[in-house]
Amino acid sequence: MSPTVLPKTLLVATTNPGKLKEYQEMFADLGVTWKSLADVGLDGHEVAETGETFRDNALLKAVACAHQSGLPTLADDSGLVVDAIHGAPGVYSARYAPTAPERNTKLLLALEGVPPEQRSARFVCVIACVFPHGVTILSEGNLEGQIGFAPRGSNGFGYDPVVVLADGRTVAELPPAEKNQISHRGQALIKLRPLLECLFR
Ligand code: ITT
Repeated sequence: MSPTVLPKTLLVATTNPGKLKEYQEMFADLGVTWKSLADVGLDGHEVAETGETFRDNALLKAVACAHQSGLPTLADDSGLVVDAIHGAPGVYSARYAPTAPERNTKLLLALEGVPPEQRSARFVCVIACVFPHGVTILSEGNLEGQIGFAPRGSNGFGYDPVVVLADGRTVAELPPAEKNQISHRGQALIKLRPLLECLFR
């Protein structure tokens, strides 16, 4: 039996251009061609994130897009888990309120009166890498912090201004390269690297 030769083309199933850029930068040395949903005519075919976990949603997106495109596909689901409010907003992070500033205001209000030692939280990212013929790889990364008392910083996006790290800076106060090194997505990508190197080098 002859060995299967994988095409050196990977689809990133995201509607977020920032995520595609992160994947391309992180794995630039692999010599893989990265395709966006628009490149394969799948933009506008958004997959509903109906799962109860980050893992379920990452798999939903990656399986659907691998099936439709015929390409090995990476998808991730990510969000913020806040312990004092039972893990909310969690998988609903993108839908907690209409805009990022409104989501941050809602979160700060939900934690009104909660003391610093009970404001623990983490960003979570699960990446699913699905091959059309059935192999699936999952990778998870976390970034631990605490919810602050007011937004601070102008880098990053989403909940970054309200997540305070151990050194007192919010994630929105980190230079982008530093965030990419320690972030939940960065950590999940680092763990995925050895497998992608085996498959595509
Ligand atoms: P795709 O589903 O198309 O990939 P998305 O931006 O909707 O893109 P998610 O479904 O993974 O991404 O939703 C993640 C939400 O969690 C996002 O809208 C932010 O509110 C929040 N989030 C995730 N990573 C974050 C980060 O690094 N900094 C701040 N907020 C983040």
